[in-house]
Amino acid sequence: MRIKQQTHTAVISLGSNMGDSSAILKSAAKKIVELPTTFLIRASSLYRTKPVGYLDQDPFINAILIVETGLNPMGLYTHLYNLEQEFHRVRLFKNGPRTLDLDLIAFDDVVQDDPKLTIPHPRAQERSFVLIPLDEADPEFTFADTNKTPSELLAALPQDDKDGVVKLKTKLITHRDLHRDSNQAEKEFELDMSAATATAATAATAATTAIAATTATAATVQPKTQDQEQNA
Ligand code: PH2
Ligand code: MG
Ligand code: MG
Repeated sequence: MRIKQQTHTAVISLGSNMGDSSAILKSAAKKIVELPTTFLIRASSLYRTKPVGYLDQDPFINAILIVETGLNPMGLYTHLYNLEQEFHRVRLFKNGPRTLDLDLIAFDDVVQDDPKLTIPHPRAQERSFVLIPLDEADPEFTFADTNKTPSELLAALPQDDKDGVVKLKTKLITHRDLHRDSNQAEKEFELDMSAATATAATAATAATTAIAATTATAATVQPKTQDQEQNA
């Protein structure tokens, strides 16, 4: 019997406005796609965004990551929370500066109003810094509660909000970033293997030499052919 693994699609928003925000987001994204049973589906570019809520702070870097995961919502949320801690998250106050903020925006078509974890994220659909990168990563995405796409929601937001979200040249993470790492691992494996093959080749040469020696010895004791017998 085959056991079918249940997989889900999760949309995660990443934000930072303290420290080397771009590097923090890229590194956090890599850790997220390396979580158990979790894989990269799509990611947006990095965006420089005007602070929303509390205005007297540095601009943020924001991005969207879409993953496939075998984790459940609370399991994924807990991992995201732990990653925030791992990056020595500083959050000075609500809506204030922070080193890393990971928000679970959506999870399959789950709609839940749990005070511990509301899905979809309660403010995502009014935030340009979530919707613009999400529109880049998956324009066909729809929010489970309103059934609206990012571009439909963006149409209702003030232009001023949208102008505060500027696309940068760098992607949050690419399949190639991950591939490059696995290529590196593969190269190391190949190096190991060529060392092992070299050893095996040395052993094979030794074996051939030994066989040749045996054959040579055998030749010396080969019984005489009938002709040889007769001519002897
Ligand atoms: N996060 C907030 C509050 N304000 N503004 C921007 N531009 N980007 C954010 O990620 C952000 C914010 C609370 O999490
Ligand atoms: Mg947030
Ligand atoms: Mg948060």
